[in-house]
Amino acid sequence: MNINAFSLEGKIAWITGASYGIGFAIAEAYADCGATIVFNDINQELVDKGLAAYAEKGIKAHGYVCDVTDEDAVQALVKKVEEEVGVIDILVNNAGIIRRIPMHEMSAADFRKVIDVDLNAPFICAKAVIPAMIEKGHGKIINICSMMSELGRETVSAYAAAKGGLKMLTRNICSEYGEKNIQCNGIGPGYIATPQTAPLRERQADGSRHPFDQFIVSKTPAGRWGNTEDLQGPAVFLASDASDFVNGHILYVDGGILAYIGKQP
Ligand code: NAP
Ligand code: GCO
Repeated sequence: MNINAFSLEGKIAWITGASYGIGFAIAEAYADCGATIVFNDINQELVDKGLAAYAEKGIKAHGYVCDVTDEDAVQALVKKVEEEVGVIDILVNNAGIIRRIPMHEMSAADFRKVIDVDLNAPFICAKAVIPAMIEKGHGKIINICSMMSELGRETVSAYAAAKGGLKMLTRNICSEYGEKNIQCNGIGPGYIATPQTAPLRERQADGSRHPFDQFIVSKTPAGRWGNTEDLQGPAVFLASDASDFVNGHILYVDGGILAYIGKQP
C-alpha cells in the first residue's frame, strides 16, 4: 500500500464556514497533510478570527468573506480563488445552522433559512466548483451531513429535512459526475462538542449535567460526545486519492449511535 495515497500535497481545499468548529479542525488536518487552505465565513470578524487561529497553528490560510447562500457571491469567490490561489481540488460544504423550535411554532421564514444554508448552499458551492474540476479531470466534494440525515427528533424539523436532502444531493452529485472522476461523499458527525451544540451541554442551575447531555452519552456506544479531532481522519480519507473508488457514501462518525438501539432498562 502506498501511504502517499493519503497525502494532500499540492491540493487546494476550500472549506466553507471554517473559522472555528468542525470546519476549522478539518482544514487543520488538510494543512497537516499538505493542502493549501481556503476558507470563507459570513463576516470579516469571523474571517479575521479564523486567520488568527490558523496562523497560531502555523497554517497560512486564505480567508474570504462570503455568504454561501448568495450564488453571485459564491461564483465571484471561486473566480477570485482561481486567480489568487488556483483551481479548487477539494470542497467541503461545512457551513451550517440549526434552529431548535417545535415545528408547530416554527415560522416558514426560519424553516426556509435553515434549508437555504444547509441544503441550497451546498448545491450553490458544488455547482461553482464542478466545471473547473471537470476540466482538471478530478475533484472531491465532501458534504457535512448529520445524524439527522437518518433520524428525526423533536424541534429540528428544518435541520433534519435539510440534512436528509444533503444526503441525497451527495448521491446525486456522485451519480451525475462520477464518470468525470469527481467523488462526492458525506460525513455524518454524531454529537460533537462545538459552539453549535453548546446549548445542549449547558450545566443546570444546580450544577448537574444537562439532561440532553446525559441522553447523548447513554445513546452513544463510545460513551462520550465526539470532538472535532474525531472527524479529521475520515475527512482526510475522503479528500485523498485513497478514496478514489468511494463515491456517494455517507461516512457516519458517531461513536456508534446509528448502530445502537439504546441501553436496556
Ligand atoms: P458552527 O460551530 O456553528 O460552525 C458553522 C460555521 O458556518 C460558522 O462559522 C458559521 O458562522 C458559518 N456559517 C453559517 N451560515 C453561513 C453562511 N450563510 N455563509 C457562510 N458561513 C456560514 O457549527 P459546527 O458545529 O462546527 O458544524 C459545522 C457543520 O457540521 C454544520 O454543517 C453542522 O450542521 C454540522 N454538524 C455539526 C454537528 C455537531 O454536533 N456540532 C453534528 C453533525 C453535523 P456563524 O458563527 O456566524 O453562524
Ligand atoms: C440537535 C443537534 C444535532 C447535531 C448533529 C447531529 O439539536 O439534535 O444539534 O442536530 O448538531 O447534527 O449529528
